Amino acid sequence: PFLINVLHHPTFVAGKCYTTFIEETPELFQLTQSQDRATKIIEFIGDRIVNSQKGQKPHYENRVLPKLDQSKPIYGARDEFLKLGAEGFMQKILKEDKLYVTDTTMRDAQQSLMATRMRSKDLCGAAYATNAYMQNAFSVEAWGGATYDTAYRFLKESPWKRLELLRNRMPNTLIQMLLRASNAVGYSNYPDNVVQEFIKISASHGIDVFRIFDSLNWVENMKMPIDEALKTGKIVEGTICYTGDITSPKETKYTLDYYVNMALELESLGCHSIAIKDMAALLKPRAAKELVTALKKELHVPLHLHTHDSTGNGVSTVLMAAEAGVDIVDLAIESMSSMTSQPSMNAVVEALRGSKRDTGLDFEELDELSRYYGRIRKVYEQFESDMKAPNAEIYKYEIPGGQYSNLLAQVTSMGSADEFESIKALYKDANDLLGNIVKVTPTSKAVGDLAIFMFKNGLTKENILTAGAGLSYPDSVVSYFQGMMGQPYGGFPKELQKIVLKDIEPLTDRPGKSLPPVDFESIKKHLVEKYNYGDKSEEVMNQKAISYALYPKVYEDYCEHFQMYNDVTRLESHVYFYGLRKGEETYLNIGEGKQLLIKYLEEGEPDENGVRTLTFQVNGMLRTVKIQDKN
Ligand code: 3PY
Ligand code: ZN
Repeated sequence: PFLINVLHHPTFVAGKCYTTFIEETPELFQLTQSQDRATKIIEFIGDRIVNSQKGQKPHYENRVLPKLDQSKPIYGARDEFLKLGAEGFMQKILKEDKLYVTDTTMRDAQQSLMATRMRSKDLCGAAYATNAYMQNAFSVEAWGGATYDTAYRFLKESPWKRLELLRNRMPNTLIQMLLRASNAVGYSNYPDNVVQEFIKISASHGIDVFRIFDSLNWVENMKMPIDEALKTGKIVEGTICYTGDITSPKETKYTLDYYVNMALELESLGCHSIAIKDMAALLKPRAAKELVTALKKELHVPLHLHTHDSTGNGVSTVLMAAEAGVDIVDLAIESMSSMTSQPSMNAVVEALRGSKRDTGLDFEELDELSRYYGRIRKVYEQFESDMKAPNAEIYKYEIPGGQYSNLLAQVTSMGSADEFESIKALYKDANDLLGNIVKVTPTSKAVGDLAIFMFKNGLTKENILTAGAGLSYPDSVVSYFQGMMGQPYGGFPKELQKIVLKDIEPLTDRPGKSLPPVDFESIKKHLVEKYNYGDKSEEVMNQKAISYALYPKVYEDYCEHFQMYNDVTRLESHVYFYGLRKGEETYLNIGEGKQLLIKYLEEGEPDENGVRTLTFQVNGMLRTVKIQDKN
């Protein structure tokens, strides 16, 4: 490229080329932007070829987009929401017989099945069809929860860009997000101004529905985020996390009254709807009927049920809830449903077809979406757990679906897979020791960490207060007892709290109240000085600053990756994860109308430093890149 730059330079062309021409003309050394981008992307693909295939079973699958008749007009829930406003729309739903559906495929389903690895490219592939086929649904949950962190961390893509892409492709659909109250989309409480800024930007960039929960069901910690979300004019769903078993005579803590009182408290804060969040699939069908019946009697806003299918009882739970009058239910497209994911939408929709609670969703259309996801799911196989059957033992251990496979992986990596049975029992004991708490991100991690800590240190429920006295406990357990996740219902077990905290004084108030506010201007200054951003508009810098405030290290790693390889989000997913096979071609749009046809030809032997030369053909021209073999 340098030689071509010389030959095309106007000074050279005009024949005015002196001996100092090269020194005095620095732009000769700047590769044109698109050449630069092409090189970076080939280096990225090369790195994946050399360093990611080994030991994995790559699955190559190009997307086959769902069929869609683009000429049909679409009128979805978002059109109605824009007409009636949050309260008007939700009150209209309350009066209808139809069972409304939230499609969780783009968020919780992929979070629960494949460790939140689904890339924006694949979500976007489903988006136009989802917008059309979900026009009779309530919403599409597509953002929040773990998706924010994992987008940056593992997929090297911006969650803000994802939201923008989905917003553009789903103009008639309510996009829903999961917000962990004062933990935002992170794992511990943030200063109030971070949570407030995050909610504001999320609303202005396309979130229509905020589902807000607290990992200890501590309403005090939910008030500020609820207030802030209400100010945006969007739909605000206050959430009660379900744990224990209301149908058990032994249940004295998380009783029907407990849930009804919490729901009424959330309603009184102005929430437009109330969600039951059954993150660990503990809500048995009969309990669902009882809980929904009780809540429907008391509430004046719609009731939304979220459950998982880990035990195999998920569809029954949803159907019993529908019979008891729940207004909205969370379901996943069939090929992305069941087990640790949500129950199957296709199954529930058919079960209710022709009944009073008919969802209005179409069989063929759901099938079309199911085929799309079914194909691309194979690319993500490496991220799936090998759970092959439902698991009713969840009722005994109360381990949330996502955590179950994580815990197993953790235990396996410790070389203690054979001890998984005893570690599950310790999880139950750890829960009791922490005060029998609600277990969901981030409190579930404290329970899991304590269980593993007990296992490693030979601690039991009986001996921990003596044998565990001099030990230093995992960060998450300290943070929990310190009150950094909020206050548990029924209070902290005092003796163990003292042992874990030693001299640290626990909080009794909201952590957000005492955490110093974050200075966004100095974050922006730091980022602009460090990274060569193309777009420095206020809007974009606000997004970058909030991402840094939430996840400084993860966000900076992403920025560094971007500088090194540029935008990798437009690659097909199998290319992103595994690179190309010899002779395989991929077509890539690198922006501004520039297309690349990249063909991978061959890989050379490593030199004495372990560097391999890879040969590609890019738009017909041979290109080589040197890649360090890290194996
Ligand atoms: C999350 O917080 O990401 C969850 O899905 C909790 O269930
Ligand atoms: Zn869930």
